[in-house]
Amino acid sequence: GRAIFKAVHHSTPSPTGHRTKISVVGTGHVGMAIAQTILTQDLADVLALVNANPDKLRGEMLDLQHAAAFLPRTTILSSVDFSSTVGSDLCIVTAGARQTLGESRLNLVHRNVELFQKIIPTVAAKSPKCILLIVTNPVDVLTFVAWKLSGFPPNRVIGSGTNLDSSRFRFFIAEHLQVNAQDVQAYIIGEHGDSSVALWSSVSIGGVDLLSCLEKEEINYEKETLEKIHKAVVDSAYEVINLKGYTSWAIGYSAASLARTLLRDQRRIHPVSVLAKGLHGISDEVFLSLPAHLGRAGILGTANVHLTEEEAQRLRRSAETILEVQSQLEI
Ligand code: 6V0
Repeated sequence: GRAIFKAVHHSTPSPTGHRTKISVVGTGHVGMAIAQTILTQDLADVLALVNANPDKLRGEMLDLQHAAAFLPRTTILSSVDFSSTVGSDLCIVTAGARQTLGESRLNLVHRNVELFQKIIPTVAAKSPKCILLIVTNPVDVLTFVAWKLSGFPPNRVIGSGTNLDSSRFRFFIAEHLQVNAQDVQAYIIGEHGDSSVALWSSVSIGGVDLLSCLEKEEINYEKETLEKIHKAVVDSAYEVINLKGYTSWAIGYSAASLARTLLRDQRRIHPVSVLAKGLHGISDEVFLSLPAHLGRAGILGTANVHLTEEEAQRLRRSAETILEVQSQLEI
């Protein structure tokens, strides 16, 4: 067609510099919530979507493309066969079965391991330098599986883990104290699931240590109150699934916040699922969540967080819960 603009130079230089590319594998409720958060937060120059169902995939791609006039400029691609994902910086995997009413995350393992055996080697081959961010449940076991199947070094295989649980935890504490959740420093670690561990000993609000503050003010608190808050975190997903059938928005923001930290080298601390061998008395190859220092190279280190003996014990029990499921797998 005829040029709209009169060229300033005879040869327009092609854009230089790296274009950030993110792939989202699985375009169900979770994959699409992640994709749309990535778009609105301007985190990628290229966004590639993959799904097994070609009509659903093309429909989702078109629907997002049609928002172009309201969004930063992002090229949105899709493919059933992973060809659109070539050279991604970050591959986020959400494909797979999800929990049905009352079903635990660990129960999903066989269906989703079988799926990972099909997709992870392809994802890794198309983007051999990418960071893999696993979201599919049970996320800790599947991050281990993805690590094995990809052959990637452990710093480039991350599970979204308790990044979401910790946000729920901070929300509950913030509601209790009527403060902004962003000012609540609090971590849930261990399994993203029923055996997770709340790190009460390191909860602080605006730099004020919560437990010692309660003690100093001689405010009586029952251990049960704290346990109720942790239980509310654990029950959160079940409650949302019970009410709306699935969870999506919070995991969308959780994964997008990880994408930003990783790709923009923000060096923030997020509780995510990492290879925990050698940490806190864990001697097996198991992935579970610990506060980790994240940047463009993936996992830069794990924070040397202090655990009370009880917290450390609970963490090791959580590791055993994951290992029990892991040991049934043949990969
Ligand atoms: P969903 O809406 O059923 O979507 C799953 C998608 O995976 C579907 O669109 C399928 O077509 C697709 N899929 C299946 N096989 C393939 C394949 N071979 N290639 C590509 N795509 C495929 O499920 P939903 O999106 O609700 O959940 C996805 C996963 O995320 C589940 O395992 C959830 O349990 C898990 N979640 C993990 C969270 C976390 O914090 N880690 C949070 C929420 C959900």
